[in-house]
Amino acid sequence: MATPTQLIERTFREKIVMVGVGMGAQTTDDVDLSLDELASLIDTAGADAVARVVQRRDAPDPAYYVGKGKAEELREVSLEVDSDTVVFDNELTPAQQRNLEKLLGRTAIDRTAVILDIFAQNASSQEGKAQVELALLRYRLPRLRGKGTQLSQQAGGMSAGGARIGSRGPGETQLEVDRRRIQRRITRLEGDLKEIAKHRRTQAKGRTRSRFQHVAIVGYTNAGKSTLLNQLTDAGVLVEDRLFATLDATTRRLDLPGGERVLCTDTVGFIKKLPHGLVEAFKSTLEVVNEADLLVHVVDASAAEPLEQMAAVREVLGEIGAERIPELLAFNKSDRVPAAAKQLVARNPGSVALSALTGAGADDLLAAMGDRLRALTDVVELLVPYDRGDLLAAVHREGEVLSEGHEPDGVRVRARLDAAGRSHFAAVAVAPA
Ligand SMILES: Nc1nc2c(ncn2[C@@H]2O[C@H](COP(=O)(O)OP(=O)(O)OP(=O)(O)O)[C@@H](O)[C@H]2O)c(=O)[nH]1
Ligand SMILES: [Mg+2]
Repeated sequence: MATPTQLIERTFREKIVMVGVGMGAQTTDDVDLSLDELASLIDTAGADAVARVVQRRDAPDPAYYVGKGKAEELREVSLEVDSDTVVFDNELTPAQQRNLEKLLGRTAIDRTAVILDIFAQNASSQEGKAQVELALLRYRLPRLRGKGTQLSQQAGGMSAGGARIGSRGPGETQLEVDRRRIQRRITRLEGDLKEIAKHRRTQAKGRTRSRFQHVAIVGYTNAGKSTLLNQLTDAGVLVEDRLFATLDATTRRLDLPGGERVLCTDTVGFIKKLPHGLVEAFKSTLEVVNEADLLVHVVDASAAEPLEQMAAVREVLGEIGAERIPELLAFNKSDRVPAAAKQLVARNPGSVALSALTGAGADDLLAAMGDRLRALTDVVELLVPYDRGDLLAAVHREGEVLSEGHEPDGVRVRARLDAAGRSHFAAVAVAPA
């Protein structure tokens, strides 16, 4: 039984004032939409955005990010709405954060800290926890205060889970440690993650040998990636109307209408201004995206700005070097916005519309996946000598054998092979008879 105090603690939600700055070509609408998203990030983290303060600037102020006058207004607003924390939509330098906290007399954090907080709350696997902790420590190291023993956001205040937004970690790890201990912990985590990645690569090699083509489901957070994997397979991945519900990759086998069997992976979602450190820390989870033959890019057609979300996803794909992988666009949630989904498909040749929730359009997606994957491979004809059973077995592993005929000099095989497979078997390739 929870005591009344515990209940109060659990239902207490921090009140947050958000700060948005419009720079360059950004319109007021852009700033507002970005703040809407920040509000849902704050909500997901377990707090409430109760006010927003906006400013236009050519460049961030080196001391306070916003101008000093605006910072003073921010203090007034915070007092008025009784908020102990302000969240900037843009990344603050450690110095700006320090100056702001001094001037405001309250905690100042940024969007990155909120995203890290959500990741910290959602991490469940050993690898996920290690990746989040690594990202958190790298973020916090330059923000250590005082004599290097106190972290900036440790002071006072309680919220659900007993910690302030932006100050939670994924495990039992004591963060009240000095720089050197944090640095040692970072080195240790990097080593652990390398080990996990190595292990995964060995497994992936086994999969390559199994000749299944690999499809990775990518997209903006909350676009419906996990819902899609569940719809197509019986994966049973957690689906939530919450940002960054999925942090770990889940892979399932999937049979396409053409009879091909592929592997399909659901993975972590992306977002605008995704902290680079987080992408870096999640490198090993994202490796599976990098090694896919095809990306199914799920886009929430009912979002306020689906095109901007697409661009943000492609930007992260570029960051991890996956922009070269063929992409199949899937405009999701068509049950909510049938007309908009149709229009998006019309404007993006080769894309499909679907509802991962109801399953409408899922067949179109599967057919398109099959078409795309087949287009990535070419049909070749091989004549494999009878004493090369090993080669014949390899063709079966690496490609899709369409026909086999016995001839005096060997087995004539017609097979679909990708570029790597075609070069492996170049020695036994023949011109079609
Ligand atoms: N109406 C409707 N809702 C959907 C559809 N697909 C997903 N949703 C809802 O959208 C929300 C997010 O779905 P998820 O599958 O968890 O999204 P995700 O892309 O895996 O999200 P993260 O893992 O958090 O990045 C859930 O509330 C789903 O029920 C759809 O086709 N139609
Ligand atoms: Mg998910």
